[in-house]
Amino acid sequence: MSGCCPPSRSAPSSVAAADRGAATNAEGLLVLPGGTFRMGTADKDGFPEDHEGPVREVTVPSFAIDAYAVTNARFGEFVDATGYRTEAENYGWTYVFAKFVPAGLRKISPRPEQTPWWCGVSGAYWRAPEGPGSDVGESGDHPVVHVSWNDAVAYCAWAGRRLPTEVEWEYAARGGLDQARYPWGDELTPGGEHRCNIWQGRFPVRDTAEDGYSGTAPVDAYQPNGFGLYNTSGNVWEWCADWFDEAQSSRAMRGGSYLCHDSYCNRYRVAARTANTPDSSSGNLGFRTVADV
Ligand SMILES: [Ca+2]
Ligand SMILES: [Ca+2]
Repeated sequence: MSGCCPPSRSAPSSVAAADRGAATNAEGLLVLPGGTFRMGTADKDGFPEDHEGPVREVTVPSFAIDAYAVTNARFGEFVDATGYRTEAENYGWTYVFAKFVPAGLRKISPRPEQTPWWCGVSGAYWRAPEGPGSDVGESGDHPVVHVSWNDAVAYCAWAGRRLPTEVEWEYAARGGLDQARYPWGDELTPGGEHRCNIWQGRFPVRDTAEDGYSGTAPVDAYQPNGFGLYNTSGNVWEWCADWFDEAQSSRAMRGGSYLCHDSYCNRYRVAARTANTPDSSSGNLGFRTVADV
């Protein structure tokens, strides 16, 4: 997007960030001055097998990052301009949370044994996120989902961007706070206020959506963090550039999603991480981009 385009609801607004002292560049990205921060966590509620720790000092050079996850509207511009076909389209299916799948389709869609709340839905992809007949309709300002790591990298190549490293992602998501559990502090709902889009109720049976959303929320929902980033925690998982570990088979994802609940996956903590293979996609996985400065 060029600097002279009128802002839309899905385009970054410099106002919120400027109020907090972070500058935006001509493309609307937040320019973060480099710095040294304490990465990782020793949180007793963390997952040691995810290698969230140890806490270590890391220095990151300046970079620019999206305030928001890439939206359906923006991904649509990429697809319209290039004719790109996502891996969900090429494979012919992607994972949709079972409750969102129409009953008839749910019956015939295979489910993984370990995570039976996912259905592998034929014909689902980013523009038909709940299967054939569904569409993104009014959700142009929601994060694009059902994009693989490879799809995200293709988008970045078109947009002149790249995926954030985990160092960059965590530095940005921390918003200047030292070792806080969440991007806004240590309390999940300070003063009873919801600050991110996760799951309330009993997973995976009932989501009361007390935070206002069942499924994705607009990318600019809730308050931004101290650097002006929105929804790093919750809403959708975000692909990072890095391999997850030495095996080099899966790529790192950060931030958790609208399906996260304390009872089984508190990975909306800012130090939390998980992984997926670069050709995987699902209805709770998207990305944001960065650029060098
Ligand atoms: Ca929610
Ligand atoms: Ca997120």
